[in-house]
Amino acid sequence: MLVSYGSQGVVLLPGGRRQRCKFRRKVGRPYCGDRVMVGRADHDSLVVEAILPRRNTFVRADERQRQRVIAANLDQVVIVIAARPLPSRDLVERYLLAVHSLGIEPLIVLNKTDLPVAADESAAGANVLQHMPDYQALGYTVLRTSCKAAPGIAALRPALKGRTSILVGQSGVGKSSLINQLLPDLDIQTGALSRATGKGTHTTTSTRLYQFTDGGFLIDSPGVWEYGIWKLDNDELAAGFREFRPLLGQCRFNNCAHASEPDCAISQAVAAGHILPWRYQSYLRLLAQNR
Ligand SMILES: Nc1nc2c(ncn2[C@@H]2O[C@H](COP(=O)(O)OP(=O)(O)OP(=O)(O)O)[C@@H](O)[C@H]2O)c(=O)[nH]1
Ligand SMILES: [Mg+2]
Ligand SMILES: [Zn+2]
Repeated sequence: MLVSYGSQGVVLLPGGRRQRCKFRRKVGRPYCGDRVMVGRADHDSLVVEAILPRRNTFVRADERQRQRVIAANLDQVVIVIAARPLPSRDLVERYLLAVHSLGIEPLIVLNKTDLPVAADESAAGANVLQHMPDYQALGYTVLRTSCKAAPGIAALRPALKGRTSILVGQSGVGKSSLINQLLPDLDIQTGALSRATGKGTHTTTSTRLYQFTDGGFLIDSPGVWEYGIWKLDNDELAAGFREFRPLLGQCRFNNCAHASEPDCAISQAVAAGHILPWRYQSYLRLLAQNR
């Protein structure tokens, strides 16, 4: 499925043709990235007869912590951030948590590297940008791109080749602009940041899949302001912090939340300097929000 609306969507057929198709209630609603079997409904319209089993789905939580599927069958989630709009605190941690709990690979892209980060800007957001070397030290790949100046987007191309990736992030960080640069035949609509708030203006409104001619797919998704996490077990939450994982199971209590329990392997590792204090603080905030 290239794109899926409520009761219809667009499919990419094996020959490369795109065609509108309808959904049937008994088959269910396919998501962007789903592989489907289609049949002919009438002389000019297709219908989805079956949705093939999904490898995975990328989801977000709505205001009531219910999971909403954004796309299916992904190899990689590309978390795009920028100096404008500055990321909200814990945004990257929230995305990494979701990506880890869904068993998909993350890639962090810092776009708009042509823009300076003003020292007086929101301390939390500016800190997120300063944490990029820490993410790299933790084993995450961080790529720097600009759609307006050097270094351009060349670094991103090999990381996407032959895979199905979704670009996620706040509205206005440049997800659609990156796709326009990567696939120059396209001309996806992009939108300037609001002058009043400095935030993106939700230019992209539906999740949509694009195909690379040399192999691979790239999904554009509507930007968010905050990425919502559904209710997680404490174990899942801690496992979303990859440097915690080797220590899990070593605390005195089996059900240790790694907050203020005695003989906690995680807080001992923080005290010993093996876990970055800002990562631990981020974990504690997510833990408090998850209760
Ligand atoms: N200076 C600079 N501006 C950029 C860069 N990339 C994108 N922009 C601008 O940022 C604004 C937002 O870009 P979009 O591509 O629409 O952002 P988006 O992430 O797709 O936003 P939504 O669709 O709302 O989620 C546009 O005015 C772009 O021209 C960049 O690397 N540098
Ligand atoms: Mg967009
Ligand atoms: Zn513990």
